Amino acid sequence: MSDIEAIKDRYLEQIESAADGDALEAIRVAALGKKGEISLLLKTLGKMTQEERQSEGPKINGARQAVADAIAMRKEAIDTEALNARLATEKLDLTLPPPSTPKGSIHPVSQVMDELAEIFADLGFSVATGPEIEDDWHNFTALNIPDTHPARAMHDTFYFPQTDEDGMPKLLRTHTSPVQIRTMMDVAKQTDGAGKPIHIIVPGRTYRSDSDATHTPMFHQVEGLVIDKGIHMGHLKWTLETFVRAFFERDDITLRLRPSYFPFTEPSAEVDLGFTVEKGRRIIGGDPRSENGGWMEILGSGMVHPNVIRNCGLDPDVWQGFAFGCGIDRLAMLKYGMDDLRAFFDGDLRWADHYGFDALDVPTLSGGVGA
Ligand code: 2NM
Repeated sequence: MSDIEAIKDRYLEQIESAADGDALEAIRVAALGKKGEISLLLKTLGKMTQEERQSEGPKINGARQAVADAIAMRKEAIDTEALNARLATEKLDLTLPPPSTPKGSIHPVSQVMDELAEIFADLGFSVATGPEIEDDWHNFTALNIPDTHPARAMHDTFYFPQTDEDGMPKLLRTHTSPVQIRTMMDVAKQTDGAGKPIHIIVPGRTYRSDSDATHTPMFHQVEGLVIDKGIHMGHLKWTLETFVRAFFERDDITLRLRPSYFPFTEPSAEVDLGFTVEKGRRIIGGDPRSENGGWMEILGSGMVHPNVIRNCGLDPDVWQGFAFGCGIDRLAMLKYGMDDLRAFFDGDLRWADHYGFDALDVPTLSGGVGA
C-alpha cells in the first residue's frame, strides 16, 4: 500500500470514530486545511515530473475527495444523531400559553377618530387637517366673530406673547373651524372664486383655557362641513342621524334639533341624542319620550353663515352649506363607557391597557392623535 493510501485510510478511520462536530473539524483541518497533510501533498505535484504527476496526481486527488466526502457524510450522521437525541429527551408542552409580548394599544381618541373617518368616508367626506397654532383671521374673524364679539371671551383662548406684523398675537386654535376656513379659501383660490362642492370632516386637537372634571385645556373636536348648491337643513339632519346610528351601532336613535346661536351659522341648532335608562344605565337609543327616556346634547350645528362663505372668497348666493361640531373625547366616553375625561390624558398605561384597542396592521384613515 502506498503512503497516500495509508494516509487516506488513517483519516477515514479517524473520521469514522469522530464523536462530534468539533472532532470532525479538527480532522478536516489536519487533512485538508491550508497546511493539512493532504493539502501539502497536493502542493508537491507542481515539483514532480510529468510521469510522476500522472501516477501520483489521481491518487492524491482521490484521497482528498474521499476524505472530504467522508467528512460530509459523518457530519450529516452526527447532526442526525444530535437531533434524534434532542427529540428523544426534549418535550414541548403545546398546551402551555404562549409567553406574553408587551403590546401597545390604540388610544380611544385615535380609535374614535378612525371610526369617524370611516363612517364619513362612506358618506363621501374626506379628512382635512390644519395647523394647531392659528391666527386671528382663521380662528375668529373669518368665522364672523369680530373683535368685539362676546364669543371671543367665551372661548378662553390661549394667546402667544409675541404679536405678528399686524399687531395680532398667534393663538392655539379654540376649535377646528379654521381648517374649514382654510379649505374654503383654498377652493376659492383654485377655482378663481367660482367654487366647487366640499365635503370634509376635520378631527384634531383644540385648546381652551379651562380645566375641571369635564374640561381639559387640550381636547379633541371633529367638525364637518358641506358646501354645495341647494344644501338645506334636511341634509344636515339626515347626515347627523346617519352618522350617530352608524357610530353608536343602533338604528333606533332619534335626534332633536333645538334652536341655538353660533356666530358662524344661521340658523343654528344644538343637536340632542335620544336616550333611555336601562338597569340604571343610560343607553343611547330607544324612545326618549317614554317614561325612562330623555335627551342629551352632543353636537352643535347650523347652516354656514353667508358672511363666512363670503369671507372665504365664495359667493353665498351660489354656494350654501351646513357645518357641525362635537367633542371626540365625549363621543369616546359615551360609546365606550369612560367616566373621567382627565384620565384620557394622564398617560397611565393601566388605563391605556384597559380602554385601548388592538392595533390593525393597516395605516389609519385619520392619522390618529399623533398626526
Ligand atoms: C360647530 C357648530 C356649528 C362650524 C362652522 C364652520 C364653518 F367654518 F363652516 F363656518 N365650521 N364649523 C360649526 C358650526 C361648528 O361646533 C360646535
